[in-house]
Parts: sequence; C-alpha cells; structure tokens
Amino acid sequence: MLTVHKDSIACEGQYFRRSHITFQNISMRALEGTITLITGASSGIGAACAEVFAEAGSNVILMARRKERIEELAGALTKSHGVETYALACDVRDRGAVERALRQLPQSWQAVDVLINNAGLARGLAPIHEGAFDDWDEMIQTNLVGLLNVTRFVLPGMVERKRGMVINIGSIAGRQVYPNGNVYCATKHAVRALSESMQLDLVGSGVRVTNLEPGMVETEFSLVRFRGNTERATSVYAGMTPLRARDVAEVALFCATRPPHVSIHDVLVMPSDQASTTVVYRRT
Ligand code: NDP
Ligand code: 8X3
Repeated sequence: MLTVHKDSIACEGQYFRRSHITFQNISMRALEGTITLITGASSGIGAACAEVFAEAGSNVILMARRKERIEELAGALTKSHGVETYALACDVRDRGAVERALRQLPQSWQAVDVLINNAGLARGLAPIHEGAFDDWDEMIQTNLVGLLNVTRFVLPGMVERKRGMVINIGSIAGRQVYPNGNVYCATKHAVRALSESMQLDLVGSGVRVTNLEPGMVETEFSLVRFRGNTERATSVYAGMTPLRARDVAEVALFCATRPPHVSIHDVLVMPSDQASTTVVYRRT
C-alpha cells in the first residue's frame, strides 16, 4: 500500500521523507557492524559512498592515493556517525601495493561485506588517431586493471564466507560511446563485461554483483580529465543540472540494503537533463 502525502510517502508502515536527504528505512543503520571497502574514496562518488554507508552504520575502509584526504574523511565519519574507519593509502594500479595493503589490514577488518570498485578517471578527450599513450595507459590501468587488482584480493574471502557484495561503478559510457571518448568508453564497456562475468562466475556463491552506471556527475572527474583546467571542466555542466555524487551513493546503498535473495545486476542513473552520452538539455 503506497500513500502519497505532501512531504512524504508512506509504504507499508515505512516513511520515506521526500525532502530528507536519505530514505528513512535505509538510514536507520541498516548496515550496522558491516565492513564496506570503497576505492577512490578521497573525492566525488567514492567519498559520498563513504558518507552514505557510514550513515547506514557500516564501518568503512577508505582507499585512495591522497592519504591526507582519506584520513580527514575517516576522522569526520567516525565523529559524525560513530562508525569505525580505516584509511588505506594505495594506488589501485600497483598490484603488489594493493596486496600488501589488504593483507596488512587488522584481522577485525578482513571480512569485507561490500566492495565498491569506484576508483577511476578519464584523461583527455581526443580522436583516436591523436590520443596520448600515457593517457590510455592510465585509464586502462586504473579503471580496468585497478578494479581487477582489488577484486582479486577481496573476492576469495567473500566466497569463503558465502556472503558479500561487489558494486562496480561503470558509466553510461559503458553502454554508449561518444566522440573522442574512445579509450575511456572502452574501459567502462570492459567494466560492464566484467560485472556480467562476475555475475556468471559467482552465481550460487552468496556474493552479489551490481554494475552501477551513472551519467554526468559533478565531481572532480572533469577537472582530472582536463588536467586542472577549471574553465573547461565547468563548461561540461553548463546550463544543465548534473547528478550530485550523493545521488549515486544513495543508489549504491539501495542496492546494498536489499535482502540477500535480491541481486540488482544493473542500474543506469542519469540526470534528468541527460538522455544519452550525446544528448544533453542545456538551458543556456
Ligand atoms: P573524482 O575524480 O572525484 O574521484 C575519483 C577517485 O578515484 C578519487 O578518489 C581518486 O583518488 C581515485 N583514484 C583515481 N586513480 C586512482 C588510483 N590509481 N588509485 C586509487 N585511487 C584512484 O571522480 P568521480 O567521483 O566522478 O569518479 C568516480 C568513478 O565514477 C570513476 O570510476 C568514474 O569513471 C565514474 N563515473 C563518473 C562520472 C562522472 O560524470 N563524474 C559518470 C560515470 C561514472 P586519488 O586521486 O586520491 O587516488
Ligand atoms: C563519465 C560520464 O559521459 O561524462 O563516465 O564520460 S561521461
């Protein structure tokens, strides 16, 4: 039974407040005592996931290269949400470093319940015949190899415990390509293929896999893509309303809080102003 009131929606006794930042049934510490490992937690979608999962009571491991940022966020989350946090400074491209970082986690942090493979980036926007090899390598090594590195060291424990969840942050660019997006789009198509492969390989194991694909989200993404060119980065979102990192994080939390028999394989979440990689409604 679903009743709509002015400020809230009542559904089977649960209240979902429209204006509130989170759905009430999820924010009530649904993940209390669990452990969530988030890669790329120093910024954007990863940092928002850390916040939203901590609000739901999960203890969080924050992984990224910028140590000060993850340490600061870790401290803030413990203070505001009373969860335990662990900052793990690590480059996901470095397989040896990832292995060492995960192996040196204290025993009480080893049993990861949710892995959010979010670390990723785009570099440049150039036609294929002009692309920079270094940019290509960085995108492939981070978005694809990095995801594999972390997953390979975390998954065996989940399979052994017969319980766990992997959320891979893909992109609309994993479904549709766009001019000059070539290698970035290829890495996100690969993430999509890997998510589907993991779903096949892990069926019956108790480990669920979600491929979460956002459209345009205003984070540091474009600033990184255009190497600090603020004007160019800002122009990406000109005249339209992009997603906020938190919008994506809330979808991740929704997926992670379904009952064990429910596996959300695939989610595409777009700004209302974006219809595809190439069709964006702008008011200017
Ligand atoms: P941000 O640039 O804000 O965040 C990227 C995060 O990835 C940072 O925390 C960064 O941390 C981390 N990262 C990058 N390289 C590495 C590395 N080698 N090792 C460890 N961590 C790394 O961008 P978003 O939050 O937007 O991006 C997050 C994910 O979302 C990416 O996979 C991106 O492709 C995807 N996405 C983004 C969209 C958008 O429009 N913004 C849309 C669809 C998908 P640090 O630099 O400290 O290492
Ligand atoms: C980022 C989305 O389309 O801006 O994955 O490259 S896009």
